[in-house]
Amino acid sequence: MTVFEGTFTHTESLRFAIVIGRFNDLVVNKLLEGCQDCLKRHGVDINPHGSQVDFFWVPGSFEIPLVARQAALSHRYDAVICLGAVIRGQTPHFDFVAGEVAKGIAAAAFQTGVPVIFGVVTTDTMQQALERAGIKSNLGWNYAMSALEMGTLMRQVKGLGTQSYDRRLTTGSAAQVLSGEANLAIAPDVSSDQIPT
Ligand code: INI
Repeated sequence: MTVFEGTFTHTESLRFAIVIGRFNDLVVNKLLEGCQDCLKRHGVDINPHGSQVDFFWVPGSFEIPLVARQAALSHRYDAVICLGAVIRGQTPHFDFVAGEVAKGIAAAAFQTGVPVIFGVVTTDTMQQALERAGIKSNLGWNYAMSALEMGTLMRQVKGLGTQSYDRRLTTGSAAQVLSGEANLAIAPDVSSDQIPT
């Protein structure tokens, strides 16, 4: 048995994209500070002119998924960190924005195989948001930790490759494989477009 876990050391070869929604910038800038502080204290060079971290600014949280997905698709980054603040206030806008950014970020990660970290605080009031962005704790730090952990974990997971899974599927249907009923004898050299559905 093998246990796979992310690590927080030897970070000098990692690369991150940080996508930041400007809306509620009082909160968001504090989240960014916490995020950068964490990366820096774990040995990441956060200089925007350096090679480890790139910054992408978008108008609001609604725009984050589009840019996050594109950044992930470039496969230049070990993780994409999305930072934003959606505050309920008095309008139904909150629900639309909060729902779309959550779905979009999850889809970006799933579609690209790159960790995309959900660093968007959603609160009822500005006071609550500020508490999460430095007054009590700074969740920006936690989001950076998640990026370090997932980035290093996915390097290991990707190192496993996909070939053995594809080859397993050649001797049983996908449903049989999932239920453990498939014949798991290894078949030679089969491409993924031959996987039975
Ligand atoms: N964007 C946010 O990041 N947070 C919010 O609280 C917010 N509210 O409530 O309106 C918000 N709206 C802007 C939205 O993200 C888009 O930038 C805008 O709708 C243009 O597409």
